[in-house]
Amino acid sequence: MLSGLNLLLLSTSVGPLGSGLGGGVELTLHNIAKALTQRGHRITIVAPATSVSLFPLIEIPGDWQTTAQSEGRSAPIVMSKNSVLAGMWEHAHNVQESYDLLLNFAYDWLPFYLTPFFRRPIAHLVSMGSLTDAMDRIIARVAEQFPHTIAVHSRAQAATFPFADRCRVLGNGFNLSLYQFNPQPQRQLGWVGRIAPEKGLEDAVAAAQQTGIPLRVWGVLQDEAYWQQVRQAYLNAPVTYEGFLPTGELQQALGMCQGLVMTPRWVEAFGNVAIEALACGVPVIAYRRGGPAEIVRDGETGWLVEPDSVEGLVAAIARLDELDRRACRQQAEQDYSLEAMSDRLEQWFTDCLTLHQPIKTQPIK
Ligand code: HBI
Repeated sequence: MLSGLNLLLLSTSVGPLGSGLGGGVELTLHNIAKALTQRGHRITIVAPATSVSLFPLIEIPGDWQTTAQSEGRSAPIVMSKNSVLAGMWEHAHNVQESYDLLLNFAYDWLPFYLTPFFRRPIAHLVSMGSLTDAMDRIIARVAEQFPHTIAVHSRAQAATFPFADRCRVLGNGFNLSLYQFNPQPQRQLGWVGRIAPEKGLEDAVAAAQQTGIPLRVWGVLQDEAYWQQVRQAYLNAPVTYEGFLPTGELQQALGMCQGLVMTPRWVEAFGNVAIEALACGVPVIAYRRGGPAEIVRDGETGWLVEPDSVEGLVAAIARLDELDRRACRQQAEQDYSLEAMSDRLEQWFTDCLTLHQPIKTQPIK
């Protein structure tokens, strides 16, 4: 097995670590850093200035990238004159000899384009499904030239790409010691995520209005106008916005819920919050769409619902007490611990390192 690798982890570019703007990638990056540290590897993180991390951190100043999911499929590649992404990767190029392998978390064109020009191997953890033609094409090029270097979180996410068969499916891993099992919930439901249209919050609010069960919402209020629209559309819904909490506080509040409701409009790459809920003993009600549909054991640790069906959510909410909360915690421990993830990561890195014989670069078509 691998021993003490020096690894450089390059963060998402849409905001500093700790701001919540990076959504699931922030938690994923820190969980992976912790998993690999526990295995004796040495981690250094490169991230936008004002990031916060427990690990050695190199902060790069500059303008954040626009979130890819807010652009159209034919969106051109855009980087500002003072792009933080360009700064991060210029630094990476300068220091690459000090590391055995680089791990990219940014869903942006530049890291993929630069891959053939680096001497050190770059492993790319793609954090979302297919969103733009430019990203599909540049990731496909790397998948072609550097087999085994592209990883995703779920089969559903891989299936959104034309190069699905070249994607390694990693799931995810969590520090489960941070999550307390709560056997005794209160009469409330939870919804966790960036408050933005692709997350479909309005359906969970509609279900709360129909069932009368209080819905507590946690996450970064990314799209204020969208939130106001949802509030206006369901004036009588018993919904409270509880802000963006760090993991320790979030898991304590989440554990009090009878169930977590997941209503993705898009193919959610994975659904970190589903694992966080399960780890607290909270069953998950999710649309049968994307990563959550591969996580929830229907009828055992949650209920899978016809996508975009509020009636389906309401019916599933009525059946939450049929589920065993301890089975939820057990699933998190079986499939999504840091240990399990470390095994998958080390296998991935072994393949990247042993197969790092770049094929001659073809001109970009
Ligand atoms: N958009 N351009 C861009 N780059 C990212 O790294 C990025 C993003 N949108 C969302 C995002 N990362 C993360 O919140 C998700 O991958 C979880």
